[in-house]
Amino acid sequence: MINISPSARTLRSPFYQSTVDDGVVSFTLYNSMFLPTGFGNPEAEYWRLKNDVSLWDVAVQRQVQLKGKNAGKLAQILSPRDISKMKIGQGKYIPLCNHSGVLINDPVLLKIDEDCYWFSIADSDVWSWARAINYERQLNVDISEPDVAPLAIQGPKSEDLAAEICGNWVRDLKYFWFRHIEIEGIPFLVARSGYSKQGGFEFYLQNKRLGTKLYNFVKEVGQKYNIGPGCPNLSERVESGLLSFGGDTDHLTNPFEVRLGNYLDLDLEGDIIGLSSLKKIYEQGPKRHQLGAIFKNKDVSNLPIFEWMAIYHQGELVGSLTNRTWSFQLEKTIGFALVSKKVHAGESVLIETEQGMKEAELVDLPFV
Ligand code: THG
Repeated sequence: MINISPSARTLRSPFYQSTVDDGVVSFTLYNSMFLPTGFGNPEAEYWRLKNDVSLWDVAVQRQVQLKGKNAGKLAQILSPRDISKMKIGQGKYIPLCNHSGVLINDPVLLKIDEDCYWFSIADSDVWSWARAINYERQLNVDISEPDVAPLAIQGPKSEDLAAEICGNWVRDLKYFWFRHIEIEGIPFLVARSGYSKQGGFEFYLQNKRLGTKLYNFVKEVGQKYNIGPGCPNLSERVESGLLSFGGDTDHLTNPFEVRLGNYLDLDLEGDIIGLSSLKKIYEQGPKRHQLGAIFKNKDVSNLPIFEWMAIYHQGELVGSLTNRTWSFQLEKTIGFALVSKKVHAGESVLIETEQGMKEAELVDLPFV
């Protein structure tokens, strides 16, 4: 067993000890924090997410807080999606782009107050980015990381569980909307949100010292709903077509190529970062698109990949496989293909795997 050496650069979540006590067996690094990736039984964890309810330490979804009179102005400058009509208590999925229209993060934006916004970020440094733009535009917004750590419940029974913990009002929460509550002395936001397509909620703990208390409380109430430990599930998220920023994207990927074009508002007014580049990319037509790939042979490796794998069509290099997993529902090895617009769903390709060239069929996403 090879270990990761401790250091103050690799942070542990407030739920870390609870996941260790629940039998976590592996972590990845995400936003310089440990993110659980398994509890020893991938198949049981998958079906728990699909049939019951799964408890996830997602404190790695760290918050970048913008606060001050110009917070909304800065949030809009950073976001090529219209946030002007957002209400307090509303969230939105936002593709953040650089000046060239390249995707640099895909956070959920939460409007906490008229003068306070949180970007709940994927794995890249949005703090430095927001601070640099704030300084250059002379907006004087206070940018910090609040004392917050999200814990998710995902799966079909998560609504009953959330209702039992927070009250029946959670049943009326719209997707990405949230409300602040305090239960058993634990302050948190409750949002209908999460990185799966099985439905669920996120509890944004607002005092990291109460991590174990919140985890144990949710776990205890969850017993009758068959709750168990889990984590963002590779098989389910790939079947469902959810993007992993940094895994399925590289330093050239724009939102149109990875099915995020619908989350852009190209007719926005003002000097919004990336907008003019995004308009040009849209007018010229993106060169690549994201499809699914299904390996034809069930016996090929279904292990996660360290590097993108080359995809060939009729002898020509047409793109890359950006992830790979076993699909428990399709009972096949699947992955995302970021490929030239010259190839389409329904066509056969060859993928250069560690076992040599393997045949796969391209399909539209999502798989399920
Ligand atoms: N929750 C919170 N923060 C996050 C994530 C999260 N930050 C990082 C990462 N996940 C951001 N990525 C996503 C990707 C997809 C979704 C949410 C966050 C998602 N998408 C739905 C879909 O694609 O169907 C709905 C999007 C919509 O219709 O608006 O849920 O999970 N706090």
